[in-house]
Amino acid sequence: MVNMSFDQPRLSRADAKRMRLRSGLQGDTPVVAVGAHDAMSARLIGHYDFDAVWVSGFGVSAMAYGLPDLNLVTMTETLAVTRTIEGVTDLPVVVDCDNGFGGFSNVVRTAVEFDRAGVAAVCIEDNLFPKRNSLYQGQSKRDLIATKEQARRLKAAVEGKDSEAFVVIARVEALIAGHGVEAAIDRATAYADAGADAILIHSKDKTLTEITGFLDAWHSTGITTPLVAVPTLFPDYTADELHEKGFSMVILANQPMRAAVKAMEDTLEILEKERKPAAADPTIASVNHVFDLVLTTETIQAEEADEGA
Ligand code: SPV
Ligand code: MG
Repeated sequence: MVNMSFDQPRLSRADAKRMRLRSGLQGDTPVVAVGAHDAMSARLIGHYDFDAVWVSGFGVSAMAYGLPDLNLVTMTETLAVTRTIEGVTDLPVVVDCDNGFGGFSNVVRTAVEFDRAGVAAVCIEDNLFPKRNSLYQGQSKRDLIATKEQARRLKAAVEGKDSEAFVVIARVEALIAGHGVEAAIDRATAYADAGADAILIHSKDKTLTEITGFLDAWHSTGITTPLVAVPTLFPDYTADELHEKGFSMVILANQPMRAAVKAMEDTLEILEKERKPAAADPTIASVNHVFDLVLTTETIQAEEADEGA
């Protein structure tokens, strides 16, 4: 007799990925997410041993739209790129939704739309609209949304979730804005109280002094909400080292984008100089490799099998 058990409800594909992310955040090893800027970069990330895809706002702005990361790309434009990414990866997709693209209602709508789109998580930061990329050095003064207001927005986003499993990450920009560890702790505490599932604490302090100060103070609060790091500006720490310090998730946010830009520039330089395709061939992917990456043969075989049916 076939043993069919209906005790366990079957999770949707989206919720299964969300649960994977959630259990990863509680795990003994770090969740390592890598930044994608389009569907191909997301596909490639899936071919290596990583745990999640980060849809980078910087990456999407620069690579999909050719624009600076200054809140110029809209929610719908981010969602459009995200759908292409979600469609080609089995990894949980964590979307950088900047500041939720506007005010209170924009934050709520952002959470609702990305939840419906089936992604695992959104990350909402407390930079005032229009935000400036956190790594950009040419901005001396950075304004943040008032802590209470941001907490109110996050609470509403969490309450608006359709799926309980959908993950809302609150991003604290207090260290980036130069407000110090105490302000960062106040914000992180308020966002955790508002129901955020994880706290991303961003920093550009290469020495890790600020981060260490934050971690010490955070651990003494007794709050267990998982922490997320983006170590672009403290790049010598491995994901495991950051995990040991107290981070549950580490985002390698923009390396594939920068690799793509460098590879294209190098190739264009060669083509400009040599003016023939063969000059670039030794250093670029073959046409067949690209065919393979996007499952060209499998797709044609499926079409032909249907024809015969
Ligand atoms: C992104 O990848 O868009 C990020 C990370 O938000 S950072 O560029 O470091 O702000
Ligand atoms: Mg961003």
